[in-house]
Formats: sequence, structure tokens, C-alpha cells
Amino acid sequence: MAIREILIAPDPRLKATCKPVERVDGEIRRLMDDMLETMYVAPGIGLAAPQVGVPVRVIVVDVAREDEPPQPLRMANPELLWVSDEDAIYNEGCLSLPEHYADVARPARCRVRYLDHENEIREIEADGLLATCIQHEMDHLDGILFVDHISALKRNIILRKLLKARKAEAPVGVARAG
Ligand code: GNR
Ligand code: NI
Repeated sequence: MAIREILIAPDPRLKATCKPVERVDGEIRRLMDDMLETMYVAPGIGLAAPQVGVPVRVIVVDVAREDEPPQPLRMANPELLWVSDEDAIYNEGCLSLPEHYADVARPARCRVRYLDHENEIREIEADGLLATCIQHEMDHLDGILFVDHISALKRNIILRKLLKARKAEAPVGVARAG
């Protein structure tokens, strides 16, 4: 397994629509495992392939608390089969929008069909943080970030701050060491 670099917004690769995988083969399995390792180290509770610069429909999720055994989920081509009428609001964060948070309303429960790491079709029903996280990750596959669910004013404040932070870190024309 290997840790991959997580892209920070604004980045056009985070706005792209990702391609379905044809089948979950060794290469996709390796991507899933690299994504899980990258997510645990970050640390985060989910990660989508475009966040590591790979434009395919693959997500990983683990919402287990630190005092619980890990519950990694590896999903390719996830599809929402059903969402509840009732919404839930979570204060969301994103590894591609570091240190920014906002309340986002999404369906409180959902049913998802996906291919697992052995290319088997599976379905799960999710609620609570798992339902929110799966929907947040699936949004990434269509180039949607949590800031796309809040006001344009709040979104632009966050994106401008991230751009400013990047420019402070790596001024144009100045090579970075390492
Ligand atoms: O680590 C993460 N925490 C989180 C909290 C609330 C709602 C969604 C998330 S997902 C996020 C990791 C991430 O950016 N996944 O794409
Ligand atoms: Ni995210």
C-alpha cells in the first residue's frame, strides 16, 4: 500500500465527472487500498478517487470510531437506489478543503448498490454519519464538493482562502525544496 497526495481545491481535477470502472481488477484493488491508507493517515472518514487525482468512480469509507474495530468499505461504481424524504444536517469537512466546515443537509438514509473489492455486486442501507459520508464521497465522483451545497458567498470565501493559503506556501516562480 502507498499513501497518495490529496488534491486541495480549487483544482480542475476535483470538478471532473469520473468514469465508471469496467471491473474491479488488481489495479482498482490497489487504488482502493492506497486510498484507505491515505484516508486513515490524513485522518478522514472517507475518500474519493478524484481526490488523489484518479478520475474513476471509486470511493472508500470508514466511519468507525477510534474505540471500535475498523469497518472499511471499498466501493466501485456506487449508485443511489433510494434516499429518504427526511434530511439530516451534518457539519461537514473535506480533505480537499482543509480546515473549513459547513452545515450541509442531505437525505438522512440511503440505499446504495456498488461493486466491492472482489467485483461482487453489493447493496447496503445506510443512516447517520455513514449515509452522509457515502453521499459526500459520491458527490466527488461528479465533481461536487460540500461547498457546492452552501451559499455562493460562503463557498467563494472558502475557495479564496484556500487559494491564498496555497500562494503563501508556494509563490509563483519559486521552486519548493524536496
Ligand atoms: O473526513 C471527512 N469527514 C467528513 C465529515 C462530515 C461529512 C463528510 C466527511 S468526508 C471527509 C473526508 C473527505 O473529504 N472525503 O471526501
Ligand atoms: Ni471530501
